[in-house]
Amino acid sequence: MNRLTSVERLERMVLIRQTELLLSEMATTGLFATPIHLGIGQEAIAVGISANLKKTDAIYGNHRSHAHFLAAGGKVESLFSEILGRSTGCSGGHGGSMHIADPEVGFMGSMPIVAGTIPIAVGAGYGKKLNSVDQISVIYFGDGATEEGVFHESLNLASQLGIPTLFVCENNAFSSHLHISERQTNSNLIRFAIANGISNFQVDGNNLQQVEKESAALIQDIRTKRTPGFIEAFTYRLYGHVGYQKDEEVGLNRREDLKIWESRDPIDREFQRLIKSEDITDDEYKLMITRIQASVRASWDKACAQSSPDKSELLRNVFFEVSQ
Ligand SMILES: Cc1ncc(C[n+]2csc(CCOP(=O)(O)OP(=O)(O)O)c2C)c(N)n1
Ligand SMILES: [Mg+2]
Repeated sequence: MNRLTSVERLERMVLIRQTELLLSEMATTGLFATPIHLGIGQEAIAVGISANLKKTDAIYGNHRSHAHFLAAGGKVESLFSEILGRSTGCSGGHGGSMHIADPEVGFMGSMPIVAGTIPIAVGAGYGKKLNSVDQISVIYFGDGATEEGVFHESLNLASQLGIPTLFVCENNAFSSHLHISERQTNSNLIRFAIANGISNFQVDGNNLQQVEKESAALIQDIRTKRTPGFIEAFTYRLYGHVGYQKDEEVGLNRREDLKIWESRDPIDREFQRLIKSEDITDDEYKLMITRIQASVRASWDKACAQSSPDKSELLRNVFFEVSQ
């Protein structure tokens, strides 16, 4: 179990935020070619869930997975190296921002195909069940993924076969630039879990305490009862769908929404809670931010100094190699 203290969990959220802020700063430099989907504002979900996971659990992400990866314990430098296309990247520099993985920390993979990792996570969960191991499979996906057929097939199969999978729906109300009210007649996404007889609950995804505390019991049930569970976490991405801007400039009326959601910033909220409980002081928090900013920048510089994979490596991992 990833037993971080409250302050360390705040620190993990700050690390994720600073990592993504640095990426947004570097996005216009031409130093990397991969598109980046920032999850700024959504950090509490992955940190809260990871607090209840074991290193042996299998975590799967999507196209917006920097937070999922770092919350699981993935290293900033290996993420940066991957984004920069360096051979020291977590996927050998072959994948970029949307193909990150580090089995050492239980983060088994992510991909840009919306909902593409959901059946893979269910399959991994089934494997764990068949082998009777005390491990579960976790899949993070967005509200947009619930509009893919494979999402529904996966829920059905997980329910029917009793597969220990935690479905975490990060409902940020947008699929690219389309608001959920323009895509679905009902924006309540746990209805799909209910339809499949899967235990579920909704949570304020910008409240670390709530995510962590409420997911603990569900995760324990998934482990012991070997059945699936579903969490719908309401949140909002403070940056645009892709890239470094806020998406106010693409014709979307986000200004008012942004004001509301910026006031619900999950990091500020957790900091305010810890200051009240006297677990941290203002000065300690400022120092924490400065220290993390410096370490993130040092990781960036180290990643930049690494070399790219050799051309002879281009087809590695593209074709499955069958040994004769
Ligand atoms: C199968 C498929 N359809 C469409 C896309 C284009 N696309 C990339 S991300 C995205 C939005 C997904 O929204 P959501 O699942 O809510 O995740 P969020 O971006 O909000 O985190 C879309 C439509 C894709 N990558 N794959
Ligand atoms: Mg979304």
